[in-house]
Amino acid sequence: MPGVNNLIVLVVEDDDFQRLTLVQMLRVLGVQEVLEAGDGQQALALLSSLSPLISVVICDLEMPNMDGMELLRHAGQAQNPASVIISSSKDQALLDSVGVMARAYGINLLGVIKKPATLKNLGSLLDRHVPLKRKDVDALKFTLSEVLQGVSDKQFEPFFQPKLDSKTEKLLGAEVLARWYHPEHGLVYPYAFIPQLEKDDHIVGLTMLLLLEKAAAACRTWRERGLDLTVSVNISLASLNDTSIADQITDVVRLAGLDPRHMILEITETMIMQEVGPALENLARLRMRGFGLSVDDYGTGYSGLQQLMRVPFTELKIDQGFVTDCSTNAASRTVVESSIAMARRLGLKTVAEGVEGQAEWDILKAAGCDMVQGYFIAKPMDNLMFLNFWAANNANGNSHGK
Ligand code: G
Ligand code: G
Ligand code: MN
Repeated sequence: MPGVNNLIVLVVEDDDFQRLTLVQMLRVLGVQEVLEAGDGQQALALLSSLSPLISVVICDLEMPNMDGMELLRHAGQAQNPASVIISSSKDQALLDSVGVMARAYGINLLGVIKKPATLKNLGSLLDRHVPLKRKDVDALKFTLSEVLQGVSDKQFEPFFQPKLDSKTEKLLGAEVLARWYHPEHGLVYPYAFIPQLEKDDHIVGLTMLLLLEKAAAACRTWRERGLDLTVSVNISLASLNDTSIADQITDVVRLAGLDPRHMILEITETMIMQEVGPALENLARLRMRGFGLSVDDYGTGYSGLQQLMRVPFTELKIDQGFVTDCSTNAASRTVVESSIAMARRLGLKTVAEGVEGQAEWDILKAAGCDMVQGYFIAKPMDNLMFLNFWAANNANGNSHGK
């Protein structure tokens, strides 16, 4: 279990026996250090004095003094970086509801365990924390003004992660992921700067002025060389509150010489329905201009299908949290397969992100998923590397170059 041994985990549980059991299971799983609290108050004290050292909190719901819901509210409001696993014996509907609440408070929820926990479900939820560790470390390094300085110094560049046809293995396009070439720290990942920008609505400037333009220009040059590729860009929902944004996006892309039909805008599912009116106005306008619209991180949010269907989406991207372990976790596989079936009936193209092995790819292919993206195919890379990737993919008769 890679990474688990670096974790510091806090167990919040009022029942001594259950707490001890959890602590022992965590030790068996190889967790480096386990801290204990008997109620929300003790937990909050530990969290505020030891943040950001505590990586994961395993939290019971019913406890004396301060219950789990209140603890999660305080932790969320304090923007504590720890990830959370909720553990309770309550029924599933109640647990799901508290899960939605936790996310609404800004908690990074790894999942919910119905007691008693097993080594297997505890281990697989802890595993989900691993990709976020970078976030906890990096996100604290830069202030908003440092990030904005980097933006105005044009230190941000698009990286490209290939999207392949899952059956033919042909390269179809790439998702743009922002990278910061920091003069001292080298290559910095989005976890370290996107949250700051998002909170202050500055993301508009980064996405629009820099990355959108660079992404469109790159895609134009690919197409000029005869490569029939699309480019996908992540759009923050915050930017869709401004009703002029569809026009601004269209202008930037057209000025860079790209037809909007060759660009897909990815919108994170968790954020889809904040300000309904302006967001829908922008999305309808973008769709009319020819942009593809993709539901990003599908399965992590809590927007119901009805909400999802209000937006004229063209593509659905299944979150990596389900894709990565779909060959070993039956629940993940169910989510993956039913999402693909649903998307198909809704007339949406499907993309699986976070494909890390052949076994997962095979499952996706069999389930009818249209496209695959993930480390097994390639990590995000700069434009030059991306062109090399295209050449290798093309030369190998679309063998993905492993
Ligand atoms: O590589 P990865 O660590 O690149 O990206 C982490 C997260 O940051 C992803 O969920 C991705 O959607 C987000 N992200 C990356 N680049 C951009 C960007 O240009 N704009 C926005 N809004 N989000 C981005
Ligand atoms: O916004 P979105 O979730 O689409 O961003 C994709 C994120 O997933 C990026 O941070 C990217 O670097 C990361 N990523 C892409 N492929 C894989 C993969 O195979 N495994 C993991 N763990 N992360 C991946
Ligand atoms: Mn994305």
